Amino acid sequence: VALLTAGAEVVVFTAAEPARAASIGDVVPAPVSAQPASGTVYTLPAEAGIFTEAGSAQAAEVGNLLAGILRPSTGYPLPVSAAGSGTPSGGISLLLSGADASVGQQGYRLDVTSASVVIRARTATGLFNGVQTLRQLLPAEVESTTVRPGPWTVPGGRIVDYPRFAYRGTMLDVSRHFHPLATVKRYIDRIALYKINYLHLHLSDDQGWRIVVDAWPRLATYGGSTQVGGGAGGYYTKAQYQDIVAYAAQRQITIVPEIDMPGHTNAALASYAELNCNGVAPALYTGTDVGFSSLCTSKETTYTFAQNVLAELAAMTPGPYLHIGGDEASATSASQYATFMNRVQPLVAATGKAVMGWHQIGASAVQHSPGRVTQYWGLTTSDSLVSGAVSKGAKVVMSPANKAYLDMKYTSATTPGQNWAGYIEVQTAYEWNPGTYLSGVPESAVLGVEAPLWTETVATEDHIETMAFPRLPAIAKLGWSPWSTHNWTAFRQRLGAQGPRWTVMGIDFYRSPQVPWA
Ligand code: TNX
Repeated sequence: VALLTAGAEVVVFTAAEPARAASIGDVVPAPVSAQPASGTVYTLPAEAGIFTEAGSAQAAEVGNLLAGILRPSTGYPLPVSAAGSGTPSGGISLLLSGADASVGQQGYRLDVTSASVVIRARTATGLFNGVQTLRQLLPAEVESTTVRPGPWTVPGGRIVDYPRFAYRGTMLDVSRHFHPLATVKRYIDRIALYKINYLHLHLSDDQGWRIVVDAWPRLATYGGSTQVGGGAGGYYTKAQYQDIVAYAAQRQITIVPEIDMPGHTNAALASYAELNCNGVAPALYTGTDVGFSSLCTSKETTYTFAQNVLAELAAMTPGPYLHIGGDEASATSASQYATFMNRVQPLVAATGKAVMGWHQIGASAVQHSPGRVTQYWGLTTSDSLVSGAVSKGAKVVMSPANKAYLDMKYTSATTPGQNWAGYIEVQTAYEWNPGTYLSGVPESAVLGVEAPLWTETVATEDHIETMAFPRLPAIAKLGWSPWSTHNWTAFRQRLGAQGPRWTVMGIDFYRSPQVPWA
């Protein structure tokens, strides 16, 4: 027997019954507003249809994704068709009209009565986000890939919901350990459920270069041929990268590709001798040190290289950002660093993209470039590189390492993981406010949050699952929900209710003792 509490309500169910939401507000991230209609329940009938805004191919695509989730577990046909005019009755409707203006570009309204489920939004993104809420309100077994008995109930009421921050991200380091296409796609499926809308791919580092660049083919074929520990490594072809971009876009997730420069470049330096100041290519590197490599900032070839790489990457990336790294460039002097960044940032702008970089790009000698985003990964709550960049107009993505780093161990007993930024149990990941965390950085300068998953120790998909769940949903909550909903006691309860869903989805999550798992 398990207990789910929602406000004053206490719902008891036995193990034989499917785990289900007790109330319409039982969603992660917590919605802006949820008004339960107590006693009202919608039960999906076998003959239900999914009706999407007439004339909108994007709304139909969201409807098809929803059907793709519901059909295997319910066994129902769930045809997707254009909604008629007039009041929706029966089935699930996804409409682009009638949403409150307050929901903005990413929000939605969800109405659940005993007769129907209606999601209204102003964009397909909003509809998609509403669908993620609906998934969580259905019993956990709805995520099953085989037919389950149901019943497929949704608690009644109304949600009006929209994000606090526009950017809610996670990063996957595919350089230290290469992670194949199928793993990246499954990660995308899982993060979408928590309304994560950016996936940052760390595509290059000392240990491996993971994306084909036609002008510099040895980057992938040689620079991608190993990884931490000496394994085979790997890389994405352009077609595979574009497949990831498209798969993510369908799930309303934007890819942010990172080429880390001028440090973290041993794989490139090993692939092309001419990128080294001494003209000698170093050996490939399979250890875990940082800060020892640098592109040769005084060679013209370096800038041809950067231009070629960034232009080829931009051509396959519809998203607004190219991330150029810029962290831990300890083998580059401060003046070489500024010279390099002041030449490379305009190369990004020339592709039509905005610069994103780790917060070291906020060095005062590095010029501001329009739309620049700096990603904070420090351990303190005051940082002059960040506040300096903000004073010039930069926006900030918050990834404080001692809160948001998914490669940190939960406790000393966690494997895999590191601990240089400390241990990060779920409550630690949850207890900080991205809008007020850094002095000199007002909430208006905070674009959002990102939880990076570095992979020196994270070698398998199981490792990814254990490190990201349940901390990533905590970070997603900070990025989406209004601060007024911040409450650890309520959150741990909501998080615990996600456990059965993760089990059905095959996610090998960390059963933190801080969370009352359902
Ligand atoms: C620091 S955070 C790094 C990475 C490592 C990570 C391991 C940052 C911008 N640089 O190179 O992978 O620590 O936790």
